[in-house]
Amino acid sequence: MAVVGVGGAGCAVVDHIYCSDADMETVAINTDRASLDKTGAHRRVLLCDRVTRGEGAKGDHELGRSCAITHIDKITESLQGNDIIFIVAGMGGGTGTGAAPVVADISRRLGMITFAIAINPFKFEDGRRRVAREGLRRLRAVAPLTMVMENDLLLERAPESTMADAFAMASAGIEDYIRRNSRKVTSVFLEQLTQMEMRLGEPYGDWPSTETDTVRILFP
Ligand SMILES: Nc1nc2c(ncn2[C@@H]2O[C@H](COP(=O)(O)OP(=O)(O)OP(=O)(O)O)[C@@H](O)[C@H]2O)c(=O)[nH]1
Ligand SMILES: [Mg+2]
Repeated sequence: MAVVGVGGAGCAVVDHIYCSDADMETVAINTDRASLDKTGAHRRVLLCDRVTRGEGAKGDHELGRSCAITHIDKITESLQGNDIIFIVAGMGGGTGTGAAPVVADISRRLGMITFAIAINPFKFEDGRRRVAREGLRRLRAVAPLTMVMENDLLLERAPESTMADAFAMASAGIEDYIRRNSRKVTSVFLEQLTQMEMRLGEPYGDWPSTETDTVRILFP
């Protein structure tokens, strides 16, 4: 499985996961070169270097979308080798809003189980709310397994903390969500695989009886 961050917020979450030494594959996708260079990830994809001059989509979600479409091949290559994809993107800007639905569409077409986590902008980011709503609608259309995280919740939970601390808290929460869900998907998948092998009448000797044992044995 892999966690794929798209745009600034998505890449911040990926960087957090990469630095926390989690045993998850990470992919960072951005139109902003400086930001991407600072993002820790196993794979990095810079979109539309020539068009955006590596300076980001500057709030233009149509540009974010066309940059992703232009680089379908690069994105496809960065997702290869995974069965489960978790896409993380902030809504309301250009890259995450525009490119995340394209990335989700690619991973779905590759037959990967595709989850998405959309980060909604703060209420005080007035102009971004409408763009965020439209981005979320497009994301859900290709990835029905989309969860929404409200940045406003950070203000409620930790009103005194700095922005950096609040974002770190959000990233840790998202990492936890991904971890729990990937475990669930893996165990359901393995259970079905076991049942399929039983139906096929394969000799399977001392197969473990519990889900956790199955996970431990197949993925030590
Ligand atoms: N939780 C969290 N939210 C963030 C972070 N950075 C930005 N956001 C939120 O995500 C929204 C989208 O911002 P970005 O992800 O930076 O935008 P982008 O996709 O890079 O778009 P462009 O820079 O215009 O190409 C913002 O309006 C913020 O509300 C972050 O590090 N953590
Ligand atoms: Mg950006």
